[in-house]
Amino acid sequence: MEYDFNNIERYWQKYWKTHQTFQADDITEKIKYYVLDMFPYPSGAGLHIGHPLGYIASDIYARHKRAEGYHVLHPIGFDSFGLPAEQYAIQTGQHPAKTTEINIQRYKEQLSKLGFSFDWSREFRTSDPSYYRWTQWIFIQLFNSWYDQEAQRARPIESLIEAFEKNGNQTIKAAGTTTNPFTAEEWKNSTKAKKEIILQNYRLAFRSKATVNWCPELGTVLANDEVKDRKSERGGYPVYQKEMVQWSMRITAYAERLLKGLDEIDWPEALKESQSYWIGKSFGARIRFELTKGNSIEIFTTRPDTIFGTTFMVLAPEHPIVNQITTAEHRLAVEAYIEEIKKRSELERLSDVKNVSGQFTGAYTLHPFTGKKLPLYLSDYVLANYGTGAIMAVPAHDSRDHRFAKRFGLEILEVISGGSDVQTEAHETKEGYCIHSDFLNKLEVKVAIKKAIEKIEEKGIGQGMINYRLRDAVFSRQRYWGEPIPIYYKKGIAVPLPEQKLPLLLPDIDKYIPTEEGEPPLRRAKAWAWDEKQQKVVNNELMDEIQVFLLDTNTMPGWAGSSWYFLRYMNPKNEERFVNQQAENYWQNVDLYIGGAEHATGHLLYARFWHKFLKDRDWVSTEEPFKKLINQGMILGNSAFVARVNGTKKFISAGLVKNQDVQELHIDIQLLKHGDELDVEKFKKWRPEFAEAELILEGGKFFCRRKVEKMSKSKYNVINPDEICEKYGADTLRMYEMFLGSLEQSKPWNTQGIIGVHQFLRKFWRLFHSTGVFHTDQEPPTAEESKVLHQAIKKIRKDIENLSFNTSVSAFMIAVNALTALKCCKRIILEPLVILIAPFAPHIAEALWQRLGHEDSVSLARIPNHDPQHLVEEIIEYPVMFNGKLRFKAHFQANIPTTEIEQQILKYPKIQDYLNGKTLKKIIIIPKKVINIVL
Ligand code: ANZ
Repeated sequence: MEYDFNNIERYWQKYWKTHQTFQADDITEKIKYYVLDMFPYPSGAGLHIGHPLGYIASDIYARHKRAEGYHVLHPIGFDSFGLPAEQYAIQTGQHPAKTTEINIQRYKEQLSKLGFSFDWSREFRTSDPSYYRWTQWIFIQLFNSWYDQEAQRARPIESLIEAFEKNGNQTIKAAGTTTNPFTAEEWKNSTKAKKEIILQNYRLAFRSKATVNWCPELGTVLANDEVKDRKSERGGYPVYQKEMVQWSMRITAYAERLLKGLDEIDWPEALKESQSYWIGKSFGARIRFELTKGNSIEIFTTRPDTIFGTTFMVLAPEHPIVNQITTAEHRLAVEAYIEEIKKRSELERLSDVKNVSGQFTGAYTLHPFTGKKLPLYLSDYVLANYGTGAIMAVPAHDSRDHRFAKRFGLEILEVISGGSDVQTEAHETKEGYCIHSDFLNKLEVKVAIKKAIEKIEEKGIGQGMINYRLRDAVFSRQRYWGEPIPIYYKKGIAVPLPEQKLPLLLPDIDKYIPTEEGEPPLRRAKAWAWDEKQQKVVNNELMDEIQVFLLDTNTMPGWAGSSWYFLRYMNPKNEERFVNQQAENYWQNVDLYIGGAEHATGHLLYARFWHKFLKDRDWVSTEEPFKKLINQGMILGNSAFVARVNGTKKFISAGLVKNQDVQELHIDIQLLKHGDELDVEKFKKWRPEFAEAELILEGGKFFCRRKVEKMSKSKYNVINPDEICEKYGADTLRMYEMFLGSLEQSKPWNTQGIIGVHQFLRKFWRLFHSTGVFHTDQEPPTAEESKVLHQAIKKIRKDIENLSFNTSVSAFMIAVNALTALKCCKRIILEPLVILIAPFAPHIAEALWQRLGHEDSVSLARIPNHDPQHLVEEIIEYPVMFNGKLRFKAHFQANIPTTEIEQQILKYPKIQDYLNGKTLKKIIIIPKKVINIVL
């Protein structure tokens, strides 16, 4: 009976669907295990074989945990709001909901062909109103919360208002924008509007003027991680810096907890490092420098010990004091400089070390210790929203300051001893100042910094300060295809919708582009006003600013819906709450999370932030959302190129390309015959522009250059999993993807290699069909057969636990080869192997399991344990003869070499007795039989 994988796979995929085999109960007595893949965004291109790599790994692990007796949650859903669908809608006029639906159906079809054990009953999409209703709800909770730095947690905004009513903002320690001090009286006497402006400084979701990445072509603001080299990541359109009123999330309040939390979680070190770098904690001091005119400027430094080397000061061009201090003489030049800087993004400003730019303001400050006059410059290497937006420049010890001093001819001063205590201390660690120096003694510098801070505090000119690089996250997007922000504006004050009136549904509009006035697409909606009395959305014409008000026209960013989706899977149908408490208490958080490394500082920071916030407000019980995380590597494609002589229709075969002026073009790998040879006919038909191509051949053939690179539709190097499944089966594909190499590594795809894995599965099948039909026998196993089985169990279980799937596949191969050689068809040996292989190749396992007479799915069977007894080496009893006479018996392991036996036997005490002074001539050993000693 042949291994008919196509039928087997179809049959079992249907079986799992109709029996809901992988549906998890909400709560059971069993111990839970939660395995999650990063939320897929269903793009129009469908899946290529690189995409399922992580899903296969997580599926193997989920199935394995089930077989170990855990109650496993392994859900799937779709991150379905986002820019590509909207861009497509703009081009074609089709509603993004429609294209999204088509893409999701395609994804689902492709995924179900791969045999994943997802609990499909929990599926949802971020664009479902029943889901985004809760995203909007969380937004309102953030809006209604502030961060209490004393308690180190978020609290309801009412408690802040209470505190203001009692003591103003004098006693409260809250995360927020710097706010002028006010008393309880002043608070009480403030207007509602004034109060709201103040509260915006503390709310965790707040509105403020922010410099944002503005992309006119896309008509929207982009997050830092959506911008690459001043261009939008999607589409490659230019991005400019612009100041706009935007919603932001006060993630900075959580900087310290986000950093500390990294110690608790089992994530790749590289990922933790990039999060910790992104959070960027620096210790230092804030120091006040008096301006000659009476004003003062605060700087932030991590090296207060170098203060005596300060020879000038630099402000960020956007610093609010610039206008006030610039002298008439320099005003024009300063204004021109500020205009110029607007074009550059923060990243560019920081990374550009070659082009030093700056402008003198005409103003001076006084050195707080020496009283020396220090010129005040503007330069774009100082960022407005980092530290205090101002620095003391120490050109002898800081490379950026050094370049600046050189460019503008400013003094470079090594710290000189004498004078104040700070100076003496500083001098003692002089070598340490040079940030380039290899002999920088960290401990000494630390001590010097500490002492410098003490002196600065004593003198009352500043204090120690911790600074974070992390910025608040801009949250509004001027896009259509996202969650509407559930806010309306009453006389300029942002008011949230009543929670029980959520969701605020995304309205239909005529075009998915900004209005003629440049307002976001939602402003096109005919009914986008909130009637406070009727508590519903009404026609814009009814807007009267008394009862009916305009709703927010922004939508949420892509990361909103993906910041809490793992919680919704615990209890996806709940209409009362985003997740019910019991379900959350049971499932807690994700035990194993698998996904790409590109989410290191976006999704994974935002999700941790929201989770911590929900914990603070007692809606969830854990501090971290993802306990263990693995970044799967990429499967790379093998691209093919043809070389075209520039400006002609002439193409040169790869081996003939020398110094000609050619341009290399990606071509579809489907156009190749075998190896690197081009199918010329197909090529000419592929694109009209190639129809008349003139091909210069090598030995009658045309060859392409190949290159291993990222698999992508745009590089025409994708391999479609559907085709592989059709040809070899999903089980082969699953095992092959794992066999390619360790999960975390990137590795090239090679379709030829798949045959080996396919043959292996056929061999496995044949163990059960040695007579042509299904057949196993009931004989007890030999020691050798048991050893093969138990070795496999031991190794494979250990490898799966370590997520080392490639080595598990090899272990299967070794076991199957050994059993084939032993002609083993014993049930007692083969049956446990079926359970063992089921996580990797679930279809074939189910088919064999059924033939073995089981009625239930193999996924309900418990994984076997290895029995150490069978792993003990076989011991051979050797008769030891002296000149052919049996004298005694000795024991040796079956597989040790004869030379070893020879050495060991001579150490036997009995040998000396029988030698009895005679000389030994020879030892003859017949392996596993006899030892003969010739005297
Ligand atoms: C004097 C000094 C001497 C500095 C020295 C460094 C070395 P991190 O570690 O990244 O926090 N700085 C402060 N605010 C800045 C801003 N808004 N934009 C650009 N640079 C700024 O770096 C902190 C250091 O970066 C600070 O310490 C300051 O330069 C600079 F040998 O002050 B330092």
